[in-house]
Amino acid sequence: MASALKNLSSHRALTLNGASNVRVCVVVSEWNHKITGALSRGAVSTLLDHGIKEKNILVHTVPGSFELTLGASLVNQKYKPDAVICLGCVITGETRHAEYICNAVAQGLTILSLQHQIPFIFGVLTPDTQKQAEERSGGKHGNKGIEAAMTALELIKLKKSL
Ligand code: DLZ
Repeated sequence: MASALKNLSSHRALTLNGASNVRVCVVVSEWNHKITGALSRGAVSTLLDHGIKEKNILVHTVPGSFELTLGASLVNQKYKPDAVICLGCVITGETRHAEYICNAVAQGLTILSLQHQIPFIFGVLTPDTQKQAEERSGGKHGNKGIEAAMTALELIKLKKSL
């Protein structure tokens, strides 16, 4: 996997002006919940570390990664956040659904980003094995939840700067 070449938790320092007023939704798939729970904890702690207030981090769950797009759309409608982080884990070695699910979510989140002009982050792990998933949710390759949160913060910063 490409992510074996980098640590998903390593990031450049980022200062976000007005962070205390920033609102972020986190939508988490319950499928492979041990992995996605770890991704969620990584994302939330990264947001807190960057000055986002706990009350402004809204975490919701959906049954599986396929439902991330609708979940993201619903939370966007309700909370009008600055970003929506979508977290899931599709173990590709285990299911032929994988390609359909991942393509659908990637397309869905791209459409939502362009429609609503805020980042909808694709924080979906697509490892071949459970071991690779563990390595990328707080193991030797870091935590994709942290990477997803940093991506959201960078995009929020970019939008504020334009
Ligand atoms: C059905 C299914 C399968 C086989 N595998 C996964 C998976 O590895 N990761 C995941 O997040 N979800 C999986 N799902 C569930 C689908 O995302 C979806 O919830 C169902 O197809 C119902 O729409």
